[in-house]
Amino acid sequence: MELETRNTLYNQAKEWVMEAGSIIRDQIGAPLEINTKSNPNDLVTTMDKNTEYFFVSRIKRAFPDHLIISEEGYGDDLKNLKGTVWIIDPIDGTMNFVHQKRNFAISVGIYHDGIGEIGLVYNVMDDILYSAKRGEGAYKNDFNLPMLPADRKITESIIGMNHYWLCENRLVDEKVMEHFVRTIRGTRLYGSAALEFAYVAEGIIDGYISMSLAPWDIAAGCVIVNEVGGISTNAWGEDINFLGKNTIVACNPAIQRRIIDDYLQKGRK
Ligand code: 2AM
Ligand code: CA
Repeated sequence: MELETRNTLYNQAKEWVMEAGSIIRDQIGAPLEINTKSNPNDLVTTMDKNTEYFFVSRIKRAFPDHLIISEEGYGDDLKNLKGTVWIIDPIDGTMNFVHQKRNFAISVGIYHDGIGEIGLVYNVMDDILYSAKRGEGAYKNDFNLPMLPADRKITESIIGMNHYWLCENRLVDEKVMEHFVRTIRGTRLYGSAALEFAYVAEGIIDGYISMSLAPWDIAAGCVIVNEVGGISTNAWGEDINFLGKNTIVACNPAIQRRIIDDYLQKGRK
């Protein structure tokens, strides 16, 4: 993607993200219609749907040849990543949105022919935008995030991880995971994958592991993590498939091989 095209797209995407965030903040106290999707804990609200529609309608009007992968059904059904593809989660951390009215994000990734060009993760209630353009570094608002520390040790690492490794088909042996959490310094669980990727990029956690994430949870985060020298793969160290669900390890390269080789692969069922 040409530099000028990327800059134009970035500015437009950022403007829409900020506008959508402002609408969510204005309505945060309003009564919500909450429904469930795949299971009783898989929540969706009118705000998720309206926010997604906000993006999709604008993208389709401004960039009719662009394609969209998004959570709530207004996007396209894609078989490949050719062309310019917006990968959008209107609210990442819907459970936090419903229960806490904070700790959720708007996540917008823009990919061109499968390559992540732009990532925007907006912590709506804190008004903090994590952003990146490929090859131009990552930012927390206007602050240029430094490269991740090359000397991070696994025993001194904080890892973001949720309990899905217990639920999602138990892909990794429990004993190995127990050994893992005893080895590292501590765990954290924020409940929004997009924010957890942003926190990896910020260096306030050293890695993030999840056993099941959708493309819209991670597309923006992968671009941002990449710009500070972080690595995002599936739990087995393979490339992420942005057309389906993935296991995820996004982390500081200093600990990436150890997490995968010594724990996830070793405990793989
Ligand atoms: P969501 O809020 O957009 O649904 C919670 O730990 C994180 O995982 C959130 O980013 C959440 O996204 C996502 N998530 C929750 N359940 C999921 C599932 N069954 N598959 C994929 N991602 C899920
Ligand atoms: Ca969502």
